[in-house]
Amino acid sequence: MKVKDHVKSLLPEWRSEWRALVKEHGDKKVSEVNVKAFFSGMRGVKIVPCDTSEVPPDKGMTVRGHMLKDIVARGTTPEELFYLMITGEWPDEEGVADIKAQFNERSIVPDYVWAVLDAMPADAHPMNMFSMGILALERESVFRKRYSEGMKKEDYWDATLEDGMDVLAKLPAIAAYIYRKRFNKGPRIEPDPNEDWAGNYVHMMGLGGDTKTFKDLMRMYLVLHSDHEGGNVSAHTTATVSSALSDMYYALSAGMDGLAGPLHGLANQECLGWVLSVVEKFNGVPSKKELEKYAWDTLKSGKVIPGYGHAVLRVVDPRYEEFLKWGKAHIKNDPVFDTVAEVFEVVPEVLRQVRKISDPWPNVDAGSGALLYHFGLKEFPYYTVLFGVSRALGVVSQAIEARAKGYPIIRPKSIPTSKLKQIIGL
Ligand code: CMX
Repeated sequence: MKVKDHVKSLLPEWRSEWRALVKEHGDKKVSEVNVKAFFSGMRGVKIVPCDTSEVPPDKGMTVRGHMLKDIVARGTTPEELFYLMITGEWPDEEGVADIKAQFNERSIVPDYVWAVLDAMPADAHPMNMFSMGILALERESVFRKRYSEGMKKEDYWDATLEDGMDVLAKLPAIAAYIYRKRFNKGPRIEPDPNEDWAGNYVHMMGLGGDTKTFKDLMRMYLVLHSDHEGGNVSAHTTATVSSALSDMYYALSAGMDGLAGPLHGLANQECLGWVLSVVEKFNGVPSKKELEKYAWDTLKSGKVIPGYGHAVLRVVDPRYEEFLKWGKAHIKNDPVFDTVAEVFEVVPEVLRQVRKISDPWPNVDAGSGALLYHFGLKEFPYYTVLFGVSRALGVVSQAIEARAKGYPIIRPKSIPTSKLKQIIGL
């Protein structure tokens, strides 16, 4: 079934379910906020619904109930995953063909977007360019146009889906051009209508070498980074901005600005930088003792070890496990990848000794960079853009579902510290 028809068929249940829950169970508690959570960025407080994916701390991400290892094992493509995230079901043949055709038909980027990117300084950060490219595209918003013409609330989902499909279709071209322009790789490469979403992205980047294997890696990469429930910075920001009925371009651009932070998506750039500094210092893969000391030196200098720790997870991130498995199967004798594998053997034990650290295990950012580096994608300030192209699949799906269900504006409450003191009797 085509994705739009599928969502349409789900609307009655989606719209009635949460309203019935509020009506019949509105005063039951879902979560409590203690003083620690209040001052810890709401850590652990369950405040918003998100059905596309879930991150149980002891398991890692599941998408609509499917374990990540099963999703990877069945060779899921980004197109299939997008359909699954929006509708909750795997697409049939017609569903896959629909997403592929729509991504193809909608992939042409208007010239003014290239002009905006061309006007940016030569040393602009690739994530700044990515966010700017998405924001420039806002002129195309179907939602904003229809809203100004008096669109009914029950049709918001349709305009959001249109904007979502439009922007996703164009992201590979925008992201690939940023790579070529920012790192002097030559002129823009036109999309190839015979390629899928991930394949086209690699094609337009114009990398040499074994692009067939790299396209396979990118299919997995774009699946693994796509979503991580609704509370992380990029997802929560996108959802909040979208809940104000700002269209998908505003919302996605804002979400990508959050992804650009070193405690979130920028960590994969930072992580490879850290691994390369290890390889450079020790002129190859260090011994375990040398690595242990290097990790302690990093911590003692007041820095974090990027790629390790997580706000929710308390086990090895299954996304990292998939990257490590893939690397072990495809990469031999590469000091950068071998160092990543060794860091996994040494660093968790070091972090475990720092009492304040809740999670000593690697997250998604600890392994992906070394694989990209191996395939000649060495410009690591670019890595968060790859993450962003993938994360867009999840946050766009979440926004479509929220508008389809008719969720209201997200507006939690803040209070001054003096008021908090009163509440707790000080
Ligand atoms: N290295 C050093 N210190 C770390 C650490 C790490 N890898 N992970 C956590 N800590 C520190 C925190 O900085 C914090 O210190 P302060 O109390 O002095 O501020 C303390 O341990 C407690 O933090 P926590 O409860 O374990 O973790 P948080 O939920 O606060 O933060 C995260 C989670 C990811 C920001 C943190 O683990 C971190 O900074 N990791 C390194 C950066 C990284 O890999 N980020 C990517 C996460 C995945 C993603 O979103 O893309």
